[in-house]
This record gives sequence, C-alpha cells and structure tokens, in this order.
Amino acid sequence: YREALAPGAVILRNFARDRVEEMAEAIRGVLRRAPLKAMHTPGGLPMTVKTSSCGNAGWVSDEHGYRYARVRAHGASEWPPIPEPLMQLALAAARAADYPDFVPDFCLINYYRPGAKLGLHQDKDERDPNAPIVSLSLGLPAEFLFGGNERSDKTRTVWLYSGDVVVWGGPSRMAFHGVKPVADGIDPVFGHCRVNLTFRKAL
Ligand code: MD5
Ligand code: FE
Repeated sequence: YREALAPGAVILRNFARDRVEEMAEAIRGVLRRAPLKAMHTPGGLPMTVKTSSCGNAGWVSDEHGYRYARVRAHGASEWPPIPEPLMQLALAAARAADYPDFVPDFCLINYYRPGAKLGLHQDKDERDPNAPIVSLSLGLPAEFLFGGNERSDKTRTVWLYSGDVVVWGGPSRMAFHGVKPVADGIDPVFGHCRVNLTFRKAL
C-alpha cells in the first residue's frame, strides 16, 4: 500500500482504514472544545474550508496573514491537546514513511463541504522546515493537486480517499499544492464532507 508519489512524498493507501471511526470520534471531541471556523485569507476573502486546531497552537488566518497562535483569541483557554489515537496514528505513519523521529506538536483540521476547495499554496509557516507533514484524509474523496517549488510549475493530481495518509517530506515538503472542489457524495462515517488532518512540527 506504500507508493512513492514524488521525491520525499509517500502515500500510505488505506493506512487508517480500520481506524476511521476511532478517528471520527477523536475529531468530534476536539471540535466540541474548538469549533470549526471559516478563516479569511490575508486578502479578506472567506475560505470555503473551515478549520480547527489541536496541539500547542491554533492556526489563524486573517488580514494580518497566516500564523500559529499559542492562545485562542477569545478567552485564555488553551487549544485541546492532540488526542492520543490521532497522535499514535501520525507517529506510526511517519515511521512507515521512514521519518522515525517525527513528533508533531500541532494538528490542523480542515473541513470541506461539497464545493469547498483549497487554492494552490505552500506550507512554510512551520518552524522546522526539515520536519515532514503527515496528512490523513477522511470522508469524501478529493482530487489533490501538487506541483513543484514554483507556483508556475506543472501540477499532477492524485485522488485521496478516506483512510489514506500522505507523508510530505524532503524535497516535497515545500511544494505548491491544493485541493480541487470536493464533489458531493455520502461517506458512510463522515456523510457529506471531507476532513483532512495535517500533523506538523509547527512551533
Ligand atoms: C488538505 N491541507 O488536503 C491538505 C493536505 C493545508 C493543506 O494543504 O495546508 O492545510 S496537506 C498537503 C501537503 C502538505 C505539505 C506539502 C505538500 C502537501 N506538498 O508538497 O504537496 O486539506
Ligand atoms: Fe497546505
């Protein structure tokens, strides 16, 4: 089930298939404490993807740009910790992709309703650019786009299904990527939505 996607990028098909319901339960727990929110791009446009966070920070995007915030904007409460089943899955995936030392301190939850998409971008706000990003796809399938280190580089597409994990490291860590608008459908566990978790060394 292990395929090389690009240099440094490994796809682990169905890696979490037997644990999708356990993942769903853990995510529900996080969202009760840190509800989903539609952030705005630095340009002021609302994102179609809603987000929440767990770990030692929350991801924030607004007119000041993208950043990691250690404390929530309203109230002094901390972000919920990364639930243990999610952390164990991320560590196992990193190990399977030959990143045995990876320990994330942050997990971003991206929630896509049908039609939601993510424009081409790079993930470069994390402190450690040598650490990979572990990405778990759940719910509806998505057509994922990934390119090169320049926005203008040619992109490839790959379909990601519920339970698939991709580990983005090495030369792929800073590649441009995005998600095409999610097609409607019904996932047996997640219903009309796609959820993507990205485990990162952010702080
Ligand atoms: C998603 N999320 O499906 C994706 C999965 C994000 C985001 O892009 O920033 O929240 S993460 C995919 C990723 C991460 C780092 C590098 C590369 C892809 N890549 O080189 O293609 O919601
Ligand atoms: Fe990204």
